[in-house]
Amino acid sequence: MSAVRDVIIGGMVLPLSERVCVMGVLNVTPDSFSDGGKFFGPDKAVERALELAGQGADIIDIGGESSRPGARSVAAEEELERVIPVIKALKGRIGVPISVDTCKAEVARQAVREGASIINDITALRGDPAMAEVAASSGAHVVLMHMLGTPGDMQDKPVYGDVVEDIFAFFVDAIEKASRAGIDSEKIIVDPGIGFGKTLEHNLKILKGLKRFRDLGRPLLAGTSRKSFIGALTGKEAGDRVLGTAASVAVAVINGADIVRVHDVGMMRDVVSVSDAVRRI
Ligand code: 7PM
Repeated sequence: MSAVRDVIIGGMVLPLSERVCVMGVLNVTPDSFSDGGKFFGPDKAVERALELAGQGADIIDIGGESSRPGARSVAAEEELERVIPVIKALKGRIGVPISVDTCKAEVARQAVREGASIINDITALRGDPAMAEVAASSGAHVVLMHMLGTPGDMQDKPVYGDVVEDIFAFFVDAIEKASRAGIDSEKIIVDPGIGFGKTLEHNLKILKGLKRFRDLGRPLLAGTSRKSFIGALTGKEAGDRVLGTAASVAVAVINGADIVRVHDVGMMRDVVSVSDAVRRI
């Protein structure tokens, strides 16, 4: 498997050449599909971020807008009010990089100014026309995630030729566009966007064929945690998908993920430790 280099993010090292890193999800929304608003409000959110870091998260991904299929979008002001106080409070108190899960350039701009060092944009810079410029001028790392359609329509009969090759071609184009916008290609992380405009079969083919995306030479992020394809396979609701998630994380790691995005950081750290040891032997 071709090697990926360590990444230095906001002065902190993600040792990707040595081990798979864990991105912990922190939803600061009142309506998150799996955390049910549990970490809503700045104090609870900060406490949760510190807890995730204590459990071994290498990155904390903070999101103030639910990207659930069909979810209503949140105004920038509301998203800023949810996310910025948490980032400010964590600055200097947390030893891991902060990622901001947003499609809005203004949210990304303020988040990076207050201490975030990764912009996790599920539209891969195609949503807000100002996002590419913010990403370029801020010097932040950027996650380019693949999504077919928009959160509103992505699950209406997604169609691909070869799902892995189609997403690969999308990344080639997205990386080129990002570079033309002045984003350092060394700062790009790619993510096939499991569950975003994909049927169950598409999600499974992506997980099975994940290795292909390593040919892009960029760190590869995979987000399977508690997603509905796991519900489709197990018949379980979001809160009971932890073992299904564990299986999907092990597969993602074996097949070449560099970073896994998960809710259950403590447990998935163990899953990663074991599966990553097998991968690297
Ligand atoms: C409903 C559906 C609610 C999906 C929440 C979600 C990813 C992400 C999300 C991912 C990257 C969730 C998702 N998923 N960012 N943001 N990759 N980079 O399960 O897979 O948290 S939101």
